[in-house]
Amino acid sequence: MRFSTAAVALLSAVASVKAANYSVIVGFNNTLVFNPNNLTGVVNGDSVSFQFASKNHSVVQSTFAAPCTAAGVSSGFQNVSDPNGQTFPTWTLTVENATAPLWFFCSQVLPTTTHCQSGMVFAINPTAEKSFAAFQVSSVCTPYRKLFSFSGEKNSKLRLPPTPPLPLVKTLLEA
Ligand SMILES: [Cu+2]
Repeated sequence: MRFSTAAVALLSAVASVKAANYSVIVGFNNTLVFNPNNLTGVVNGDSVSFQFASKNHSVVQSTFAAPCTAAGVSSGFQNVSDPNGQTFPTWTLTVENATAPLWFFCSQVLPTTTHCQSGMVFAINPTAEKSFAAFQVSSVCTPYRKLFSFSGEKNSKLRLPPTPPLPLVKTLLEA
């Protein structure tokens, strides 16, 4: 009798385990970084809340092979007019398939470089084979002109190519 009571208590404890919510500061300390820049141990149902703390950054999904090319979900640009203010825009991503690594970058474009080329990248569940360090090195080494190859216009704003929606992740936009 005592055992079955314990078993029921254990089952209810398991059922009430909540998904984890991770917090990431985008543009931490007015610099071109995600802090932290990668998360490990993320499981299905967990969410990541990106808080934009400075400048005009974004969180855009890409791939390990092409760190600075959009391929998936995007927060859009989140401008922070007052980095010393009390409220900051937040974008929350719910991870629905955490079995493979997920890769992201900031898509802000400057006249001669991009935030991605400055190493402003982020990863969920990087592996030993596909490490965050390798991904970041690859982002910094991305040729600037390559980012414009799909539009052919060097002086226009970065135009993201149309990408099919990924079933891997679901986004939830917040104010
Ligand atoms: Cu940025």
